[in-house]
Amino acid sequence: MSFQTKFPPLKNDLLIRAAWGETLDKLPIWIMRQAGRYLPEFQEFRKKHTFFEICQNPELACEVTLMPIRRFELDAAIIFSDILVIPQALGMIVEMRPGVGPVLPEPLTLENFDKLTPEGAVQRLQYVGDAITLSRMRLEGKVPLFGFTGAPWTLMGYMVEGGGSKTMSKAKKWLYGHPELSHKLLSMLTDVIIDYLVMQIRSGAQIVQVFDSSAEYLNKDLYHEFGLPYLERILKQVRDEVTKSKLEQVPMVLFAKGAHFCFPEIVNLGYNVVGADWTMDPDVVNSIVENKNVTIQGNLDPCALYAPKEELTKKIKNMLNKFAGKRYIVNLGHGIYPDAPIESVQTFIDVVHNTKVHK
Ligand code: 1CP
Repeated sequence: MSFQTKFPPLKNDLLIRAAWGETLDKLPIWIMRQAGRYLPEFQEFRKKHTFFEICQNPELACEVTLMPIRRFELDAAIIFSDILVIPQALGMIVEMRPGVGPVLPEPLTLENFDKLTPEGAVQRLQYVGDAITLSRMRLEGKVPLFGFTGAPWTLMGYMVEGGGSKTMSKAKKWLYGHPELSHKLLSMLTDVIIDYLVMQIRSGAQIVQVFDSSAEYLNKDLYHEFGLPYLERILKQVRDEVTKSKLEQVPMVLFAKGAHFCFPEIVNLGYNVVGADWTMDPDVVNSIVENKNVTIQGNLDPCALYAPKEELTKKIKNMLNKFAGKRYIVNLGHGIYPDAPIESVQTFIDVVHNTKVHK
């Protein structure tokens, strides 16, 4: 069933238009990880509910999704969830340990690989779809709603390492030592991700982002073999499934953190929007995307938010000077940190909204 028609009409379509390729005189802005830990109201909320309780209860997830929208004039909302709900739906245990982050106490091994349960995984994630539908209603068309997923390689990393890692050496050991099994896993994840994104779009997501946050641990050869083909398949098959299901196409965003070594290839995949991380030089980004059919998103250093207001303002303006007037969505160059000062977020948004772009 399609819910797409019964939602309130979208009042602020700035970000969606930029994603599809318009160059605008007003810049859209959202912030990766905006619905989270740096918000005092979220920290209060977390005292009463566990992380996955919030994810799995549409009322609670919707409440957190709306928190940054109530506080700031952002041009998009993102559904409150996590990339690790997929490993969870595949039967793995995922714990959110305060001060540590995600822990998978029984990581994926060559021996327990066959215990993963891809059948029915997306049905088990229906709560994300329900949270999206509810959030879309409660947003009342104020701004568009992002759905999202982790990319296959990034999910594989967490599954094999049993959590975050400084090197991803266990997961890379699979790539070098067990390439066939790695492909089997990445392919299985890709299938689940495709169905998951289509489910999110069916549920009301108006734009979707693929987070390949661990791309930085790979290199050109590895990304060509274990990254790009799956990212390409996700784009193509989501598009095909959306058409087959008679849903409306939504813009698709790819953020591959630290993947300098393949930025031109990433730009050529065909995603509508490509994220530039905070380490990328805007001039280099611009030279790569010149005449390409793509919108750039990014790329202020999340740590720039620690700078005094004047310095921060200068940094934001420098960035806008480089990107404004092109296909562009303003964002940080990675997720916002838990100790980012709220006033700096306000400054970021104000500077962007007060910038008049000359096309
Ligand atoms: O805007 C939002 O915060 C909305 C929801 C969101 C998103 C988009 C969360 C909630 N997580 C994510 C994506 C996510 N999760 C990524 C990709 C983006 C990125 O690279 O930053 C990754 C790598 C994760 C894995 C993850 N989940 C980590 C490790 C990375 C990190 O940020 O340090 C951690 C700590 C989590 C937990 C988590 N996820 C989300 C929140 C609000 C939290 C904090 C946990 C808590 O409240 O206890």
